[in-house]
Amino acid sequence: MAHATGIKYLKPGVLPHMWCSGCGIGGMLGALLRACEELGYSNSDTVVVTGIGCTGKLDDYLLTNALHTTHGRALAYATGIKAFKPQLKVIVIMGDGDSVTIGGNHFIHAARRNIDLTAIVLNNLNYGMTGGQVSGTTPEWALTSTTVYGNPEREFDICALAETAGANYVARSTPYHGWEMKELMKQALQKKGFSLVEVVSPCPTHFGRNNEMKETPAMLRWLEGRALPLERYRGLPQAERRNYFPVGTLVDRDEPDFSTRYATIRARALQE
Ligand SMILES: Cc1ncc(C[n+]2csc(CCOP(=O)(O)OP(=O)(O)O)c2C)c(N)n1
Repeated sequence: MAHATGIKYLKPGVLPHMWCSGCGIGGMLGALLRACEELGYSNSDTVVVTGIGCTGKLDDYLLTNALHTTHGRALAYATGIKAFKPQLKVIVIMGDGDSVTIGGNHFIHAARRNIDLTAIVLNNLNYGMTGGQVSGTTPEWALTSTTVYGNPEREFDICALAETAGANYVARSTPYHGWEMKELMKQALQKKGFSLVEVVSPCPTHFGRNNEMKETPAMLRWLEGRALPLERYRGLPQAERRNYFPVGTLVDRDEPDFSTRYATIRARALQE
């Protein structure tokens, strides 16, 4: 079988794309589209929902059904789509600002409801599009354009948040792990219920410049050094864990999703 390229989902003539050199969004898009092709998805039964930001621009490139929504609200729109047409495959693509900073409440409740959709979060550790401001996932040790002397806040662990709120599938990857990223996306897309793939990919233009990884090789080396398979991460003493993060599948369970629960209640109500 020929290798999947995912090109059939791209609008003709859209390349080269708008993202900066060294940015992981293009690689994430490539992994996602290859995953969709390997799973045999068609443009007409797939909806890609985005918010606002560099990551939110992604739907501009796609021939699939697409909805470009407001900042932080992509999951709310996606919930509406899924509730109205549960047969559609809904993929929500967000930045860390979109998903867990301005959009944190929607994220918690989409995971809690276990809405059957796949959320892909490109965590570039800052607000990329607006100039590298601090976001809810900026690490405590990092500098940004609005925290030039240091970050007084602690960061969210997006995967831990999704797990605690009730997601059925949670995984983390990085641009250093391109092939594995595609495989994790395939698992997420096939999972019924709320699934999440977080892609940790520091913004080269802002975060990288402020934190000594402006060039792509430096960023990849940083990711290589910090991303650990879950078992190795769990084997670390607690005090050391803060210097690393686990990658791969972190949660995989099969709690009933919102649409299934809703259909059961509706059937019961119709009988009365
Ligand atoms: C309600 C609202 N608040 C603020 C903005 C301004 N704004 C546009 S993009 C953005 C940051 C996006 O950051 P993130 O979601 O992390 O995506 P990235 O650009 O880093 O991919 C902000 C604050 C907006 N468009 N709408």
